[in-house]
Amino acid sequence: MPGRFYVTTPIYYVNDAPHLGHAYSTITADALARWHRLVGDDVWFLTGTDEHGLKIQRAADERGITPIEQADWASARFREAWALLDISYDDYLRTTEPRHHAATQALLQRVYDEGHIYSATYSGWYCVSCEAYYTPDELVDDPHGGDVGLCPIHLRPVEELTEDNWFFRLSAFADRLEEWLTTDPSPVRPEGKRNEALGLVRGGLQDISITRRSLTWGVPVPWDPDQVFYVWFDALINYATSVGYGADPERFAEWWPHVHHVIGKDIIRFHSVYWPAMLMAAGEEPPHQLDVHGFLLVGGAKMSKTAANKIAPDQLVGGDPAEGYPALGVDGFRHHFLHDQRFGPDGDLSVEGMVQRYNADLANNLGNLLARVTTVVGKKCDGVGPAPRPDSPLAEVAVDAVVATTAAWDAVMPSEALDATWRLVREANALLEEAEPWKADPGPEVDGVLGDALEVLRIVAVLATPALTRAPAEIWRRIGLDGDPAACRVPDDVAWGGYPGGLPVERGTPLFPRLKLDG
Ligand code: ME8
Repeated sequence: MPGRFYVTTPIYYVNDAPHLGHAYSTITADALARWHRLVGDDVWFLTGTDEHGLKIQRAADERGITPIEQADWASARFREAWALLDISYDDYLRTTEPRHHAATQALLQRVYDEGHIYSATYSGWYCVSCEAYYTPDELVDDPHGGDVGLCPIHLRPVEELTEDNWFFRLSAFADRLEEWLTTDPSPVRPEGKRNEALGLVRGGLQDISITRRSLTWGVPVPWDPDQVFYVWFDALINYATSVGYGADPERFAEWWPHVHHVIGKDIIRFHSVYWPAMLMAAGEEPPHQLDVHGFLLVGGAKMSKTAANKIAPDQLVGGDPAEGYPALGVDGFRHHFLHDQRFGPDGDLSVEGMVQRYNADLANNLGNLLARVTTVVGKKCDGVGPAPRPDSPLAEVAVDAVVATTAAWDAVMPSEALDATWRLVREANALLEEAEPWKADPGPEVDGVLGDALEVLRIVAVLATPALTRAPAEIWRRIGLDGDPAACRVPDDVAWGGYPGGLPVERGTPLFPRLKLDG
């Protein structure tokens, strides 16, 4: 049953340009959006940039520019990266936009009017990189013997901040949060992350300061214009802004709460505790689903802009010989991150792993299938593609592949989804190896095997569109099909037997030339 699918990425800080971690979240959300378009859902895909707060103010100060100049520069870099990676977002939201200021003020005014916000003095340990306070027991001891504890994420000294602020009565929502987090199916996936969220709630919730007096770079508090909202309490609301909160109630009611937030594990607390509590306090439903992934690690260290090892997406798409990075192309890049990084646990990144995946799945399996079939059709069938056999041994394999691919995308398991799709490619290659049509005389047997393989190429081109944004259309063109595989509908258009036969088939150059490890 087609429905509505609203998917979001975190909105990224604009203190620096995008790196592979950002690309990973964004590609995952993009693949989910593309999958849901394929099954006929009405999709809204939101990404954007988080432009307020102390961290951005400081990044701008360091460069001697204004915060909005800093935000303009970085947000343009994010848009460039997403254009490079074929990210099909419907909305790119910048938190400095007037629509977002209006929605933030409307939502938090509602929370204030409901009596969930009060004034108090706060003093605590703050990590500017996280834009978050930590309790003393959450801090890590400084291995160099410094007096001040370190942020557990960035391993940088925290700063003590004291302010008169407005506080959100988070503690009052513990029971409702626990009730929400224990519903089935779980609103937080994978299961281990639900337990982490529950641990935060059961560990005891303290009220939280949601405004800053010492800062002007933010959304002004409507009932106290001398303060701005704490950046996280404006940032989270971006998910509501995009679908019309406060501006278009009908639209908001259509999309909310059917949302899937794709996030990294570093921001679970904000999404599984603060955000749902804030929504409850404003009289809205908590989000439908949080899909939480692990970190990409290079040699075990988090690849973040505050660590030394940062890699930009274009260094892997176009290659970077100086660093020894291969040119994966857009499809190779997307396929690697969706297939090799299992959604949930941390994953290690290596050049060897990327080259191996590209060569195995794209060059040797899919590329090779296309090259073999088109070559043999050229030689044995005068370049005219035969129709598949209704009783082909691959027909059942194809049905299974569609079912398993669908189940895995529905469960937000891209790696398993691509495994299921590629099983069909492998089976088609196996059939060709067994039948060896290149050695046989032209005739019905050869036509049947080649027709089956062409049908697999047609189906796989459709099923692979969430990951591969370039190759599927080219595969279709070479096997003589018109149109766009991404415009198909699953499951109807991937039923066995759709390749009509009688179409001109073109050989062409290798779709995915093999990569060598040395670049
Ligand atoms: O946290 N591996 O923005 P941010 C995988 N503005 N993913 C990674 C990663 C890594 N090594 N490093 C970063 C913020 N990410 C806030 C979000 S949302 C209302 C506000 C990804 O620029 C991952 O998705 O620090 C993580 O959650 C996000 O980037 C953090 O991006």
